[in-house]
Amino acid sequence: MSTSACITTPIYYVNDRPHIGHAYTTTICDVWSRAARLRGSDVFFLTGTDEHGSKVEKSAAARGILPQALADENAAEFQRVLAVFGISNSDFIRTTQPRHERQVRALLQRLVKTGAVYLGTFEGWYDDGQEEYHTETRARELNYKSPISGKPLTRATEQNYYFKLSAYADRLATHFASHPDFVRPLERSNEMLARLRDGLQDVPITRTNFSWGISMPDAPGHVVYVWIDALFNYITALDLGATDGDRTGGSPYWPADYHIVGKEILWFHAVIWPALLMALELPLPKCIYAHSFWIADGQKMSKSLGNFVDLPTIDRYIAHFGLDAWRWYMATQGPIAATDSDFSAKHFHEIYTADLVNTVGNCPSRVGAMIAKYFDGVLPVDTRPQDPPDSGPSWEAICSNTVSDWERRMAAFDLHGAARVAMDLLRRVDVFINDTAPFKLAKDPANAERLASILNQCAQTVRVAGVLLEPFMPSKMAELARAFGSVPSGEVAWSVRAKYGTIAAGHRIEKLALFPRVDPVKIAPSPS
Ligand code: ME8
Repeated sequence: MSTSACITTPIYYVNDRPHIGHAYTTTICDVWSRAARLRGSDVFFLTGTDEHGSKVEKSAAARGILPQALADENAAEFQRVLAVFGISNSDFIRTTQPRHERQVRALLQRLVKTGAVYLGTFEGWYDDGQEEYHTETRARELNYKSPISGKPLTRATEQNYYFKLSAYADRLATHFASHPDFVRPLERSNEMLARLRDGLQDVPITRTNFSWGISMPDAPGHVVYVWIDALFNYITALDLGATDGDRTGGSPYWPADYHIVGKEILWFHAVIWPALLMALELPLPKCIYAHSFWIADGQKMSKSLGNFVDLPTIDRYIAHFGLDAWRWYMATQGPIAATDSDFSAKHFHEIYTADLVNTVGNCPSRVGAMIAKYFDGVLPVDTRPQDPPDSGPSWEAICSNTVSDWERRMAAFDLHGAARVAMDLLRRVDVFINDTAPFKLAKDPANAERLASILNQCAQTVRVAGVLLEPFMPSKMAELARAFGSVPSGEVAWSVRAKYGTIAAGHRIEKLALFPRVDPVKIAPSPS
């Protein structure tokens, strides 16, 4: 029986073109999804585009086109690049799709009916770039400047519909306390808790100063605030807002296992979104995981600084190093935890060489070459599974422990840890080869049985490591699986695929060269 799982990326603004940040979040969600599918889960992996709001309206006006035309153009571009990055999403939601708009209106109608949304007047401060209102207290904390763009906040008075966020402060605090993994990493959870302790104010959820958005039901002139519209995507994609009367439907994929977001949008996801779900009497996501930022040479990436890793730059990396190398770098060197990661061409090349050329490429190629040389490419029989018997755990035990460790780390979204344990397995094989020196043993026919066992054990372990690396590097690991005679993913249960010892003796092992050594080119960001 397969279990269901759900993971989401933020939905990306269509007034921007795809860049490293979008590639990053989407790729790490893809790695998790592929790992969960390998383990037999039925995964719903959602991504999409956030298409409403005054930013899109303004960008379209600047180009002299309609907002919908801009949205169509850039949503198509986002969808195109999913294929470039090898992304296995299950759905792509666009907030201008009728399925989304219809459900957002129905959900808001329910919130008005229950009193969670009401009409009121707002006086405070407005962050134009973020389309976000701030109270006096918060604006003072921010020094009356946008925390994102640094531009001054402007004074605003507006009649809006409000969401009664203040009513959920206690329930949210209780939820944080009883679910320590609700917001991760811990540093981010503590930040949210500190802000929660300051108290919550009701938030305006409609705007009257622009028209490109979902119109508020029964309220002419009121357009749903883009953030509220956008947050609902996580449930409209699952049809949870498509209800008769007051009841919401269910979905095997809800609540989501993970909402993966950048740290700058955590407040919306960790506080406003859960409160909206509480108001709708829907279960809360299990974990909201906020990663940090890619930066360049210690500085924030920005178009004006010309250090932005945009799509053409990414394309150059992929052309030079290959897609799987790009994915590996994203998933293992990225800002998954509470600190930012520096992106540099030099570091990229170092990681490519150390991890991929010297380990993931070299170890299987060494094993394959020795099997070719000493056994005509045919896997010999292992008659001495624990050899020498007092040398510690068997390879079977090592692999089984590694697989369990990897499973635990993947489930916990510890992608760096999961990658490391898989790499350690290959490094251990390398050490084993150096220690047992099969090339020396091969000189004396009396060692034939021992040599056969050693190479069988190496091949079996390499195959298992390849399976664990597959979510990170699907196409290279498919090559490895083919060369070591194992079945492609999806066709065999996880318990069999992850098991040590499944390559039958007598099987032909192909030689392979997975990652060629490449020169450290200087890949400069595109000119701004
Ligand atoms: O905020 N490093 O969309 P957006 C790592 N539409 N990740 C980065 C990054 C960087 N330097 N820059 C961006 C929005 N990201 C809203 C979301 S969700 C209901 C609505 C990633 O196009 C990161 O995931 O600005 C961040 O949260 C997201 O892109 C913002 O994308």
